[in-house]
Amino acid sequence: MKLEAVELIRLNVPLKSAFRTSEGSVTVHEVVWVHAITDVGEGWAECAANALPDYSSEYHTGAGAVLQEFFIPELMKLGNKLTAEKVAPTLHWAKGHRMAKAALETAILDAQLRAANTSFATYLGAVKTKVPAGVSVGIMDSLPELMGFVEGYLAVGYLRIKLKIEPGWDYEPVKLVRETFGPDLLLQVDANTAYTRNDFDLLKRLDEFNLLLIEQPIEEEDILGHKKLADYINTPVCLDESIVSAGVARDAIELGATEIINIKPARVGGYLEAVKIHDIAQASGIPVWCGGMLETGIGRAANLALAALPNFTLPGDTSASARYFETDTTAPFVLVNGHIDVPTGPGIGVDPISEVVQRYTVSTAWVK
Ligand code: SMG
Ligand code: MG
Repeated sequence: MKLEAVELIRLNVPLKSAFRTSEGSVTVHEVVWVHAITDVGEGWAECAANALPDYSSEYHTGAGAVLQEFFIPELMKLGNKLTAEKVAPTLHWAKGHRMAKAALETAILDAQLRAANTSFATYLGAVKTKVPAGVSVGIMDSLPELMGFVEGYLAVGYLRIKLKIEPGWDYEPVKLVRETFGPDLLLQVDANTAYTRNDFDLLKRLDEFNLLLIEQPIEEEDILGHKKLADYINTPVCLDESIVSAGVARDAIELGATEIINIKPARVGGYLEAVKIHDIAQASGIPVWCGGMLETGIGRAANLALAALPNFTLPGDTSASARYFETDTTAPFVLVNGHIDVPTGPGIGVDPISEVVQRYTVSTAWVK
């Protein structure tokens, strides 16, 4: 296939409620879309980079710039020799920028699979038609406010609760949720790197709550620190930000620094790398689950396909559209008995709703 043009679309999608992590608070999901025009058809992807370089070093304006300046022209140079499988090797010379690379690869893969009448689920190796849904609950101003949200999510059927934590918002909220909803609630926490090697005793106190896992407690580059913590506490350590490639995943597993992995395709450079991590983890007996970056339907669709692979044995942060948005950019993903259907149509299996996209669009740029 041949990449003829790419439209980069900046969208501001309002969230129903603020989402606060240890890294900051977002009320609007500010995001870049990649709309690839090829000779075999069009493809879509949502770049996961946040508005600020707070989750990783990438941010939406930077992602748009590196795509426009380097990555899109580079792929256009391949002429009619382009395939989705060639995107990562072709862009390998460029360091980092994995979310930008992932979005471009995904949009091209979407076009390729639509043309072949194959779904992401089939292409990636999905074995399920629906996936269990968890929900990530942000840091709140008060415990009653937190309880209101958790109760609401459980009432609509979410199968697992993840609480965002940070120093000063950890032991008490976790204790209250555990005591209120009982020992059978699947409960986990995510610190987004908010703690240090000096906090191990504090984190060990969470052992009493029988958590499924603690996600990314200390800084992303301190993989050895996570190994030391994993040896010190009973709660399984799960890496998110640290796992940026299959190679890092392999090393972290071998070192004993991660007992479970949160796979986000965007963080690792795309779905093909994500499948490699899935396979490495599976061969090592390490369960994985699918993370989220507040994606609208365009990004969520492909994540649901990935979450249907066999070693995704824990509920993901792949929640329903109504968890985030009044109006999603695609037909909404809905929660049915705690599960969300994996799209079955060609490519990502969903299409943007143009009047909604127009409403949220801030600017567009064409690369030709
Ligand atoms: O998509 O439901 C979602 C958000 C899940 O908690 C979530 N993501 O570290 O895992 C994580 C955070 C990163 C969010 S940055 C906006
Ligand atoms: Mg996380």
